[in-house]
Amino acid sequence: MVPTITPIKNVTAEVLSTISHIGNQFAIQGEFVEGHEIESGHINTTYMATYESPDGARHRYILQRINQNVFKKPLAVMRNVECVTRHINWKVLRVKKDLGGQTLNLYPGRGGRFWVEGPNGGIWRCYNYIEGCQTFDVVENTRQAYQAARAFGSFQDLVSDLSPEELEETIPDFHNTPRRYQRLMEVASTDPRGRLASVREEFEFIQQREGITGVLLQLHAEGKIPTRVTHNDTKINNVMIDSETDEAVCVIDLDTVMPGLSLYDFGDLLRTATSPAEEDETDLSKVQMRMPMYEALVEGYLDSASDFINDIEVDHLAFSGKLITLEIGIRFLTDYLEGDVYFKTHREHHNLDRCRTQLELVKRIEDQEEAMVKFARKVRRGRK
Ligand code: GN1
Ligand code: MG
Repeated sequence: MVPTITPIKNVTAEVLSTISHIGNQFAIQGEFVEGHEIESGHINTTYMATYESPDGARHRYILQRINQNVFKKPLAVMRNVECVTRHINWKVLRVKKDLGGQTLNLYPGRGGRFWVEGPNGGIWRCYNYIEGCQTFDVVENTRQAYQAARAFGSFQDLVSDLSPEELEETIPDFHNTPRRYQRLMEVASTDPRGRLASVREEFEFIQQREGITGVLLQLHAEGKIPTRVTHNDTKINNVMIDSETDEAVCVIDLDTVMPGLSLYDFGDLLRTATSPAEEDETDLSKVQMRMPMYEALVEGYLDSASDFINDIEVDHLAFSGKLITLEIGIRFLTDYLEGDVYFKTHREHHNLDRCRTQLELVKRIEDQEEAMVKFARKVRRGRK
């Protein structure tokens, strides 16, 4: 199986000039020499800009425009990202004395803030590009799975002393699965694009699972699992992996860092790291929940997170994967019914294809859930 490495695309002269215009508003040394688009993510627009300093050295940077259709309060997003990157870099510096280009850093823009306004409006920010690393859409071995899970666990650990109140909930109810379910029902009842009849099977599959949508929120309401500072978008391609050693170096895409539940973070990693199929694969026989990958995720996560997560969270690691996979399936189907207004799509029925892989994965998890729960408990006992 060949891993999919996040692709880099050439851009038109017009886009190139936008990249250089935006880049020049940030405190970057040297002359702009190259710009490319990074085609990853369904929400923001991301470019890579290369600058050459007077001594001939080339450095790369990430320029990103925040999607304001999704993030209605982009400056609150920036405040959260600033707060978290500052906190993490401070902690890493205390231990290592040098960040070595291995953590995410924001560059100041003209005027001293960590963002600038684009020529047609829009909020842009600039990050360092982490050299020598890659992101993967599909995990190719258990070492990568272990490393990624350990990195997300470490991330949660690093921010565990930040009070959730310091961060703003930039997308309210982001992982409120019952709300996501309710929204699907509302959209289905008006069926604005007349697509409901063609997705009856998917729709019914989701309806049959309404009962599980509130489980984590219920545990939270009962005080059994706490609110923490969480990443909320722990897709496998949001962790930078060292190209030579397969070691996870850094977690990226901090836009949805907010108060949340740790389990949703583990669950989203399970969703994206255990299947060998891409999120929009049309051959559903390729969708699987690979047990060895799951086991590597549990081991990696518990190696870095076992100090702060509780037994109830451990008991729900497998469940969280099933739940978030269902939740994302619900979101893709809702967007399909609405006419593809939220996620970027690149072909007809793209959101429906994405929804189908998610529902297939829910089934694959259900088939193995019992064994998955047992494994997590066993690893937990070994870590105590
Ligand atoms: C979006 O843009 P990206 O790929 O990082 C979405 C996530 C979904 C994901 C599904 C802000 O993330 O919640 O899990 O697509 N982000 C937002 O692949 O809605
Ligand atoms: Mg994201």
